[in-house]
Amino acid sequence: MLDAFSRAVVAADSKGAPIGGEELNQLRKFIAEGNRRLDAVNAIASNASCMVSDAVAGMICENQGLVQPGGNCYPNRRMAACLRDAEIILRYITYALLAGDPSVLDERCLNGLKETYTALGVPLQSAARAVAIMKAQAIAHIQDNPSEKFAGARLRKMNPPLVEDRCASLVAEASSYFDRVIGALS
Ligand SMILES: CCC1=C(C)/C(=C/C2=NC(=C\c3[nH]c(/C=C4\NC(=O)[C@H](C)[C@H]4CC)c(C)c3CCC(=O)O)/C(CCC(=O)O)=C2C)NC1=O
Repeated sequence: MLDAFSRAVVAADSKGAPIGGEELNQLRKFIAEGNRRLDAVNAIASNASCMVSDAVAGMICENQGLVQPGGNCYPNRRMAACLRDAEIILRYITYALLAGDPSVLDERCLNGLKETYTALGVPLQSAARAVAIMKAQAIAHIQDNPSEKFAGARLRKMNPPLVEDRCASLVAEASSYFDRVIGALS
């Protein structure tokens, strides 16, 4: 498992080189924007259970066969497994965002997941859809811009100090981790 710092060390060591100016510049940026990163992690982690239940409900709304006999969220035991999996995936994405590196997600969550799902008959497209919904939620939460239309009475704003670009680079980085999960399932 790597993070932004250990990744720089591994990259430099594989070249037998000292840590160079460009690597240091990237790490300087990582540190300078550290509080934003922590806010982004918190924006996801502290909304996780709402995000998970909403994403799985949305996935089922679009494909109601999932909760009927023969569907992979039927009976309750499978529904519970599905909610648990969505929560696991989201949790590992927050770890990757905290570390600034996807290896923890790859090694501890995605490694073998597609094979497990295929063996158990978990529909990969539906799982990817739930992850895509969580991606949209995560972007809105990092930007602190949740949709009033979709959230209704559950609307929750975190009110971090807003930066001009609404954390565009962290939004892009978090998006890439969700895309990584979707890619691993397709
Ligand atoms: C640490 C990382 C980790 C992951 C990622 C993990 C996933 C994981 N999900 C599983 C099952 C499952 N996963 C699902 C998930 C779904 N079904 C659907 O229709 C939806 C598309 C989807 C939810 C979004 C279901 C229903 C099962 C149970 C399948 C069965 O037993 O028939 C199983 C089989 C064992 C079990 O049921 O507990 C594993 C290992 N376990 C881990 O330890």
